[in-house]
Amino acid sequence: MRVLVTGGSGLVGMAIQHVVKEERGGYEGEEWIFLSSKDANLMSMKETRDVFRKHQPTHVIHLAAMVGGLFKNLKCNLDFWAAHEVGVVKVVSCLSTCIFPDKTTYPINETMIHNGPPHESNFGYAYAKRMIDVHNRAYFEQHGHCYTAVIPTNVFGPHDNYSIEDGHVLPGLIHKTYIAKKEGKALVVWGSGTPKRQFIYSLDLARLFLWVLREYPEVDPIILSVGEEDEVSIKEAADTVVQALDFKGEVIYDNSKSDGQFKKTASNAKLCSYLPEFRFTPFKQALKETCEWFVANYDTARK
Ligand code: GFB
Repeated sequence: MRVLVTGGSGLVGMAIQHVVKEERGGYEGEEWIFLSSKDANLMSMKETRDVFRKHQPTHVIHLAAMVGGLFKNLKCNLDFWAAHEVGVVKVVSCLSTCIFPDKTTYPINETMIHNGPPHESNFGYAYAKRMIDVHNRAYFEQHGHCYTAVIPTNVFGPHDNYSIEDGHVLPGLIHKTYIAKKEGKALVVWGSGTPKRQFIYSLDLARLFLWVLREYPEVDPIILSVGEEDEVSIKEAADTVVQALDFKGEVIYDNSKSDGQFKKTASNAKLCSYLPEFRFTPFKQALKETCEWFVANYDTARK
């Protein structure tokens, strides 16, 4: 089994590298190749073919994508349209809970992806990601391939993109809190703080990714999320960052900024039916580890 990981140097890719290293290079008979954008431009058919021919993977974890938070998505919806094919035994791609219909019943489950238009803030990203599910089904029907996808909720952890403008909420808040503390200023949280999110630690996600690659048998996607009871508001998330970084200053909510989707509560019932024993790292602990990583790696972190 030769596993090629696209987007191998990103948030999830680095977490998978970490877990594979913990396993001393993966299970016996596995070879792992982590690609970054420096190795090939996957938007070029030629470079994609060349890199696949060079490594001849039997399995692919497809993580490469243009990714950003709510505010980057609002800025560049058109740029997210991309989908491409690969000729290998198994592909695991990465979707996201923000691709589900905006108007829906809760909790969201795996059967609802195509039930209606996504939230308008990220329609470009959402339709491109939905097409991966269409691709997977078509590849199974026409060629019998087991190409599948996972659907994580909001991911965070070491090696994230900590850009304040374009990043996701947790890395953004961690960076902003770090600066507010250093400069003795207030922390400005965007929006009302009331929206809710289910956050998943990148190392938990990496462990689940390896299980999907090795054992999950379906073409239909699977939601990788903490339970509905572990959903937190943006305010609770901001408070946890403030606590983790021991920030004592003022916290202000800027209501002129968008709240995005109010919630996208996802069901992890399918995951629990496959892996009833799996335990997620508690949110506080995972966020504490992430903040410590950011402080220790401030100079080199992506931001
Ligand atoms: O992670 P995020 O940017 O994206 O979170 P989504 C946005 C929520 O956090 C909104 C609030 O309610 C914002 O008002 N927020 C507060 C902040 N302070 C900040 C801040 O400093 N930075 C940011 N970014 N938000 C994502 C998609 O949507 O869903 C992703 O954009 C991904 O691509 C993910 O698919 C699952 O959670 O709204």
